[in-house]
Formats: sequence, C-alpha cells, structure tokens
Amino acid sequence: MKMTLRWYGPGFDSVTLEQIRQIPGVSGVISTLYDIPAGEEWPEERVVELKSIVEKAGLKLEGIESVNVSDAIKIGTKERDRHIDNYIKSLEALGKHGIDMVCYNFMPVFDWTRTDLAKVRPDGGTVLAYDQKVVDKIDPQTFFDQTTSSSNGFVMPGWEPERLKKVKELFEAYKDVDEEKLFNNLVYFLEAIGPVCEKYGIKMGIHPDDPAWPVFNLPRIITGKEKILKLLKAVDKPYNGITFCMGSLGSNPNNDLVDIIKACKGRIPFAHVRNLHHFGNGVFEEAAHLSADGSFDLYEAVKALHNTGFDGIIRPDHGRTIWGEKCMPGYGLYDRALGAEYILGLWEAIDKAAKRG
Ligand code: DNO
Repeated sequence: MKMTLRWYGPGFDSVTLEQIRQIPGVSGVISTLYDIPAGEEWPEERVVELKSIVEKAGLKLEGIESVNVSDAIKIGTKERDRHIDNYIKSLEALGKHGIDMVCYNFMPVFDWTRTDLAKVRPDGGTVLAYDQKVVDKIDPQTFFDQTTSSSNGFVMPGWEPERLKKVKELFEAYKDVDEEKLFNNLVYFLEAIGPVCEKYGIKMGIHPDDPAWPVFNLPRIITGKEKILKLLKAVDKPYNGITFCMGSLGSNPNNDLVDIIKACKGRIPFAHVRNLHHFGNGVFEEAAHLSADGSFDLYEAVKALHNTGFDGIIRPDHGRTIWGEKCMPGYGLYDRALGAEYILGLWEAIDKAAKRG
C-alpha cells in the first residue's frame, strides 16, 4: 500500500509539496495537468516536467487523477475517436515515464455534486454536504453558478468553467444518452485504450458516481456493486479497474462497502478512504476520517482492503476545513494529513495483527 495525497499542481493548490513531504508515511502524490481540457493530448514534456517537480520535492508521482474523459466520448459523437486517440497519446506519455495508475470518471456533465461546500459543524470546521431536496428544486445552470462561486476562488475538479459555461447545451447533447448507451460508450472507450494500457502496465481506475444515484435526471452507471461488476466483466482485463471511493459509494447507505471491496478483489488499483455522516433521505455531510465521527466503519474497510491483498495507492479524501485554513473545499492540508495518519495507524495495527496470527 502506498499512502499519497492528492495535489493539483503548481498554481492550483494551496498545499505545497514541501508540506506534503512532512506528513509521516506519505511517500507520493496523485496529480494531474489541471489546465489541459478533456479531449486534448497531454504533451510528453508536460508529464516529464510534472514528474520532476514532484521528485525534486522528495516525493513520487504515483498516479494521475484524472485524465478526464471528454463529453464527446461519453456521448459518442463523431469527435469521439479523435478524443480517444488523444487519450491514448496521453497514456503513452504517462506510461513511458512509469506512471501507471490513472483515475477517471464517466459521469455526464457534472463530476461530484454537493449542495453546500462549507457546512459549519459543531466543532467549528466546515465540510461539503449534500441535500437531495436542494438539487430537486434548482436548475442545473443556477446550481453550477452557485457551486463555482462558493469555492473560495479555486477551480474545483470536474467543475471547469469553460466546459460548464454551456450547461444548457451539454444537457441537450446528453438528451438521448440513457444508461445503456453511456455504458456501451464506456466499454468502447476501454476497449480502444486497452493496447496502450497493456503495453505499459497502466491500471485504469474508474471513479464511482458521486453521489451514487442519478442527479438532474442524468444517467449514472457506476453506483454500486452490481454495476461495477458488470463493467469489470464487460472488459475483463486487469487494466480495467475501479477507484474504490468510499465517500461516493457510501453516499448510498444500501451499498455495503466491505462487500464491494471483497467483490472487486484484485481490481482496485486506487482507494479513496474517508467518512461521511448520513441523515437519511439523500441528506449527508462529510466528516473527519475517524469512524466515530461519521457513519462508516473505517477499521472494517481498511481491514477488507488489507485482507484482500490490496497493494495499490491510497489517499485520504475530502477533509474538513479546520484551523483557519484557506483552501479548496475538501482539499486542505490539515484534515487530510490527520486522515492519512489515522489510515496508516489502522493499516499498521491490522498488518501486525495479521502477521502475528
Ligand atoms: C472530487 C473527486 C472527483 C474525482 C473524479 C475522478 O473531489 O473525488 O473529482 O477526482 O471524479 O475523475
């Protein structure tokens, strides 16, 4: 298991590599070329540059989150093959330099969705929160404007202003895309990138839909165990894996996290470990990583990862914003560092107990 932190790259993150390096047990980062729009090719020299910035700070670039998939690929327009060619070239550039884990998602229009980016908790910290009733009452454009204007001036992942300026057109473009079509387009994409993944040993980890149900009537295809297994079977190759994101899958209380980990044994190259607190009826808010602070049992989840032989990359996920930090919602230094230490502590205890029998 390799413990990492997500880092958005120079100019996009309030957290520095020097700070990350001082978190005990964190040996690398997961990063991206944040400024390159989905559909475009990643130039090899940019990959080399990113890798060297990370390595100069004494860390390893363990993987990418995300090489985003364009709407053309998700919808299946005539642009898709050109975008897939670019995606293959991007993977080629990564593979050549030993970067072999790539997280991506196949959510239409919006990536992760929250209705409050700074919900104040009793401890005075703030967290991301979701209330389905709010989404039911709002139109997508207003929702986008509200979300981006409350992000402390940071561009958030999946909420690229250029692309989402055209929310109405995007919804129009997706109008004939149902679950089946979206799924088939995903399989088409995965089959096309298969050779380059196999050449370089790249593991693709699809990120589950967050929250794990349809929002704004858009189709969602990675919401729980059955659908994940359907995808793993449709392209039954080691390169086709999932990002086990606890917060996303766990947003639906009917998803049994431990059972999903066991069912996906060997196909999880990347794990996002975090906690959230359910209030029922599509209402939840994120929490500190500690089991006692939310609805998930982190010990059981980490134990399931350990006991299924997980040897991929882990990162703590969205944290609270605490101690006066100014940061991208969910991606401050302090609470994610606390989360990393907690997960490492659980892992050490589970590992030692297993070895001692
Ligand atoms: C939100 C993240 C997502 C995730 C993408 C992966 O904080 O979990 O933006 O990175 O969906 O492509």
